[in-house]
Amino acid sequence: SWCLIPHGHSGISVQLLPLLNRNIHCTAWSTLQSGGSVLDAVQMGCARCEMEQCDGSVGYGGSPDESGETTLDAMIMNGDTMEAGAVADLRRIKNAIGVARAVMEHTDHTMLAGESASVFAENMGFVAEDLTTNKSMNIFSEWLKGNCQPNYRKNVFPDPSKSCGPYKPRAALKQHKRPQHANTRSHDTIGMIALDRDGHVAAGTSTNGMTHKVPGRVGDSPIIGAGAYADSSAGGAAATGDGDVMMRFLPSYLAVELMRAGADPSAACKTAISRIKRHYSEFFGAIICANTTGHYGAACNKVAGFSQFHYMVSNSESDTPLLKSVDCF
Ligand code: SD4
Repeated sequence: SWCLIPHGHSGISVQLLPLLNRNIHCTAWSTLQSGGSVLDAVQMGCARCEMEQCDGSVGYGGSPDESGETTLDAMIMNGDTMEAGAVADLRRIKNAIGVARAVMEHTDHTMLAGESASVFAENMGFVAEDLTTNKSMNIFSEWLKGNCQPNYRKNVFPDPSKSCGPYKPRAALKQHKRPQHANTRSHDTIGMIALDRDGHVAAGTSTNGMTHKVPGRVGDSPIIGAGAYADSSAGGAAATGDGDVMMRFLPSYLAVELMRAGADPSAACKTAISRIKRHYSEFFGAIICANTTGHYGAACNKVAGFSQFHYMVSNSESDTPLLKSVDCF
């Protein structure tokens, strides 16, 4: 899911995903309409998704890791000042985007991770609570029953394609083809870009990552330039998909730089996807891009079961959020 917001008016809100949640959009959009900043719009939109557990892939009760725990990644970026705040592997706190903003506004750091990030959050007034639900508990116990399949281990023994851990490293490294885990619906992220009439740009993400991830795993979403990027002199971008692969290419940063160099948003998005495709033709992923004039676009990599990518846009030209789609290539 995403939120953008175009110029001359008040904003765009874009959602990538199978589940198109207009409320998210409306939350981001109405925040902006009622005088909130672009940062507020991104934060409120993502926070709503965290509470509604959008698609199971954002917020608590989704994507249990190998030990059954849900942990969250989020980031927010101010394209005027280039300040950013991020939180990774956050435990026990539902409002990850809120904690990311607190990192930005109440520390000189950019990212906090793991247990210590939770302590920071509690000190900042966020409530600590269990992120496990019946649903995430069931996903976890079914997975255990099925010999911990699928999982993200390689070059270990016992054989991870047959057995649960604990695993030990295996000396002989084998060529390993990254399995296409679950289907494309099993992971998604809220990503938003907001732009106001004065040209302020903000972007952010929030996710619970990937189901059955190795505990401690951090995806692309909280990585500045990977999950999202904002620069009010060029535009904003936000990405979703297989974060382990995507974060190696900083696609959001690349797209923003291409827009700075004059590429239109669709072309910038496409080039960012192409760069990854060159090395990982089968990766699952998509990106949305918006420039400072309020133009926007998206691109996605075509793989089996994923040929179109949906996102949503709000702007002052229409009363309701627009559902957009792009054909993957
Ligand atoms: C991650 N990029 O943690 C996130 C998950 C996601 O669509 O966006 N899936 O890798």
